[in-house]
Order: sequence, then structure tokens, then C-alpha cells
Amino acid sequence: MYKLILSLVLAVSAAPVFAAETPSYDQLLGQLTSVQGEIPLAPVADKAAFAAETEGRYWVTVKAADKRARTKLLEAGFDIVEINGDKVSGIAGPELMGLLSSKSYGLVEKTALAALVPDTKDFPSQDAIYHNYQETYDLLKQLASANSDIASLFSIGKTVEGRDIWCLRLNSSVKGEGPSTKPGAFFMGNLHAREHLTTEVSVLLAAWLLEHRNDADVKKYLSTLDIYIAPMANPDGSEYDIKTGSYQYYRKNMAKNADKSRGVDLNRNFDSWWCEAGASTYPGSDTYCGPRAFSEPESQHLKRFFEGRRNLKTHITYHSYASEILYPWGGNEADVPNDKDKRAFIKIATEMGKLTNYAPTKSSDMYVATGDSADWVYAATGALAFTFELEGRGFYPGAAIVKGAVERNIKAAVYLLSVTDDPYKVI
Ligand code: 0X9
Ligand code: ZN
Repeated sequence: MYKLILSLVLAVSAAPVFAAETPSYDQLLGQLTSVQGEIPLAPVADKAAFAAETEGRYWVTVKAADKRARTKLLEAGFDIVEINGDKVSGIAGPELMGLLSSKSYGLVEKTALAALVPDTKDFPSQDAIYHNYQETYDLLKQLASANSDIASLFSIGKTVEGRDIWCLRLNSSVKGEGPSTKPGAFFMGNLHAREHLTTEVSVLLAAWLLEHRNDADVKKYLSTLDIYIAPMANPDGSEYDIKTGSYQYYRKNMAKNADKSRGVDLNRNFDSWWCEAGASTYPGSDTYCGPRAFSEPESQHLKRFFEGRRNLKTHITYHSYASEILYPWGGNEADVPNDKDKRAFIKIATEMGKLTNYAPTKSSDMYVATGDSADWVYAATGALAFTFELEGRGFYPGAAIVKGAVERNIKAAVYLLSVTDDPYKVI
């Protein structure tokens, strides 16, 4: 990917706002359109190269009549990925297969994950346009240095394995981690490892905003707001998902659990009714909530980030995939108690829904799951926090999907910026 960018940059003269080595948004998207088609879910060539992670895990479809049934499945440790009418599909480990095959569950279909996963040492060639950790960091660094009057890069903190959670800040008066009184917006990608499209949406949003920094509306947001973009909130998991020789369908962080299993679901580890529903206490499960709320360095750093920036008014955490824009609560079937907030949530989600063709949805209508980041952000800071479930079929939807997803989501993000000065002006 990086070599591709470099050769393109050498071949095409850079737009004036970018330093010579910085690829423009169009150049980045040029690459995105140059590869077409979804990744075929082909049988794996070298089964011996398979990491233990896919061993004994299945892609499973079971009956689940309603959201209560879905929440119960999450609690049993089932990782729901798709909801289709009265059925759900997702990933189950060996410990769950017995239960799901029993009479009390309606098992419709199961396929060994090992048979579905394409072989790769990094992003596979069809997906070379996706940014891995180093490429994401390099692009953020280039964007910051080419726009050093308004952009800066800092680390929110280090992960379990010692990687930095990089965050690009766009603020015309303050750099790095200095405090700001301007209303703030925070865009975050890739809290779940395998949801790589969310990294692309976030990092290309950054590239687009800076390339369009002289457009009247963008210029206004850049001079009046405090904007943060962290495209990879779970870089350990994200790298693990692509670096072990094959896509791993990996969701969690890389915590070493007491029972020797790996990973805590960061979107169950926040202190919002922590581990009460739709989460598992079994460490091997994909929805493991961790030993306690905020047990993980990644969630701790995000907590500190939000608590130290009370100027933040709006937030999107990007996930994939369901084409939905979710608003609180997700951990509780009730509506948020503050009527003004509720109306603002619904109105803003609806407007962003028109721009993306995603469905505005109360999060708990998907399923009740406690400990998610958006519930905590809203409850703890009052910032209007949305969970985007991007479009696509599958976690590895291929290169062709990226351009449209990025373009649609830039529109929604720019709309969110347009209300960040006062989100209640929409009601
Ligand atoms: O389950 C999740 O964490 C999110 N879906 S994903 O497929 N990306 O894993 C949805 C979170 C929505 N929040 C709640 N329903 N609480
Ligand atoms: Zn997710």
C-alpha cells in the first residue's frame, strides 16, 4: 500500500496544499477505485499456516425471534454479526457449539471459519488499498506535517502490546493535547479489530477535511471547532487480524486473560451497566466484558481522553456492518431520559441517515448490550455519541466498497460538524 502511494505521488503532481510526499484525497481514492470486487471467501491454500484463532470456530446461523433472544445469545458468548428476520448469523467458538446444536436452539447452518478465510500475510492484494497500522500512522503524520498550522498528531495512549492509539487533531489555535474551549467532535475507527472499513472512513475523512480546508464550510469548522480523528482505536487487534497469515475474524484487543485465552471486547468494557446484558463473562468469548469495567489500557485511555475534554459535544464510533446509525441507549431498552437529548439524537441520526442511506435506530433495538463505548460517552460526558454500523456484507467487503462508503460518510461527518457548535439547534 505504502509503495503504491509513493509511486502514485511520484507520477502525479501533488495538489498545492499537500507536501510532495503527501497523497491527496483523490489520489487515495484513485487507488480505491482501481481495484474492484469483493474478496472471494476462498478455501485456504495452506491450512497448516492457520493460527489457533480460527481453530474450532464456526460461522453459524441460528433462530432468534426477537431482540431478547439476541441478547441471550450474546450472553451465552455468541458473537452476532448479522440479523436477518428471525435468524442471526455470527461466530461461535468450540465451547458454544454444543449448546447451539442442542434442542433449545434452532441451529440452521454452520461452516468452519477455517474454510472461509482467505490466505494473507498482510491485507491480501485485493485489499492492498486498506491502511494497516504503519500506513495509517504514516498518512496521519504526513497530513499533520503538511498542515502544521492547523493539524497535530498525538497518542491517546498505548495498547496492551505497546502500540500507540494515534489521534489527529484539527484545531487552528491549539496543538497536541492542549486544552480548548471550542466545541469538539471526535471520530473514532476500528475499536473492533476486523472492522477495517472503519479505519478507511476515518483516515480518509481526515485527508478530505484537510484537502478541502479552504472550502467555506470546512474552513469555518476548522477555525471554530476542536476536531479529533483516531482511525485505529484497537491497533493490536487490527494488526493481529491481518498479520497472522490469514484474516482471523478477530474482534477483541490482545489482552492475555487469566485462563490463557486472548482478548477483551472493548465495546463491552466501558462502565455503562458493565456486563449486565448482551456480554459474556467467559474470557474466550468474543463478547467478553473483561474482569472489570475499564480493565483494558485501550478503554482506560479513551476514558481519560473523554474526561479530559469536556468541550466534546459530538462523537461517532465507527463499526461495521449493518448500515445503521445507532443512538443510546444500547445497554437499556429505555429511551434516554433527557427529552432534549432524545430529540437531538433522533433528528441528527435521521439527517445523517439521509446522507448515508443508513437507518437511524435506537441502539437497544438491535440488541441490548451493556458496556459499549457510546453509552458511556453520552452518560459520562453528555456528548451526543453515535455508533455507525457501516455498509457492506461481511467484515472483509473488498476494495470496491470503500469509495462509496467514504464519500457517504464524509457527508454525514460534515453534517455532524455543522451541528457541533450547538447540537440542540436542530430541534
Ligand atoms: O455489538 C457491538 O458492539 C456493535 N456491533 S458490532 O457488529 N460492530 O460488534 C453494536 C453496538 C451497539 N450497541 C448496543 N446494542 N449496545
Ligand atoms: Zn464493531
